[in-house]
Amino acid sequence: MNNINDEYYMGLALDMAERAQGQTGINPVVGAVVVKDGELVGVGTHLKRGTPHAEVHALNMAGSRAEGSTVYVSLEPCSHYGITPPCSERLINEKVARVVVACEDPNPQVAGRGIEMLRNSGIEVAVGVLRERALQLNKKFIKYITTGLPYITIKTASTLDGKIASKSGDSKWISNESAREIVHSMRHRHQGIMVGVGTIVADDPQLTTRLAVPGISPVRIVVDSSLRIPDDSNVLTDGLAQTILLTTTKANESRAAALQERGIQIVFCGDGPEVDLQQAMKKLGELGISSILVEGGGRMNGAILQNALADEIVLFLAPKLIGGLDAPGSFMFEGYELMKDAITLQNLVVEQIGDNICVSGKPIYS
Ligand code: AOF
Ligand code: ZN
Repeated sequence: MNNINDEYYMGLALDMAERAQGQTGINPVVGAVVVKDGELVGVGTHLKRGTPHAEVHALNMAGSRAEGSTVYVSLEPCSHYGITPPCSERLINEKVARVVVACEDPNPQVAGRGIEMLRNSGIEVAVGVLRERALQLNKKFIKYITTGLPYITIKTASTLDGKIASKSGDSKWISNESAREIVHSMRHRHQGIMVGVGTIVADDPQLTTRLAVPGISPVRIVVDSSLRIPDDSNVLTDGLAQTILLTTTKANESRAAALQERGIQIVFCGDGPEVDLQQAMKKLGELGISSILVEGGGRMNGAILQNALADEIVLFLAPKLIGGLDAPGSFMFEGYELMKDAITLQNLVVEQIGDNICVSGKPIYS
């Protein structure tokens, strides 16, 4: 049984925020709870960019009971006029007595000013209740708002000997059904999904989110330096989600024009023979894509790693050994001479999913 304390109510705010992951675009997920005289009188979640913030929903529900209440918010209330007016001002106008915040808002337009505004008007503010959970929940927003770059997750499914296909190219299926379902939930929580054109040629995937209940499909991003994507591939024809092709200025101009004519967005990243991935991430960030799930083949994953671009790696491991001297591995790149130079995973989480193992962590590049 949970004790009724600050963590108890903040936990509810975080639970609500957690469920809105994937639908707020470049905005954070935020939950707010209003408690007056020991009673829950208002709850709210930020649902979509351009719509009211969490505090506004919760305060609207509380009505006149907001006066003298304690408000729990999973992110520092904003202090700026964005698409919506500042929440701190609203909290002050409602004459709330106390505000409990899980973590500061790293948005340079806020960054402590919300807390300062509240304190300056005599409201008691406590900061840091369930901070780690709040930071973890908004890791994508935090990266994007502070760097302009998307948060990048690499997901792979391999055999225990690290292969993502057999020597003949067979890969259906490596991971079990539950693991594959988790991947669709991951797609729902990312704004973009990225693969190399080789994956399109080999598998013609849809790259949509398919769950037992409807989910949100990410923007499909295909790295294709020579625009060799087949005209009839699913991502170009099914209309189930937007598709962006990343290529270089070396790509055939008339081919690019023909694709653009069909409504396919092409982003030119560098003038070398290969797509400049650093530039690609910057441009995708500018297009408002704040998180990307990389579901590439071994070479795509390897290139992302080699460019030190991944923020998180999620490996699904199946209890199989397939061998194959030329069978592709999860991460195919030049590699390092010495073990001391290896990329290591920090904040490791290991989970068992039936007979599969999920290992995830944050890569540290030496
Ligand atoms: C809050 N509560 O529920 C959210 C906040 O463009 P706007 O007006 O929606 O402002 C977006 C910024 O506001 C966003 O970058 C982040 O700093 C903050 N989000 N703040 O007090 C909320 N979603
Ligand atoms: Zn706000």
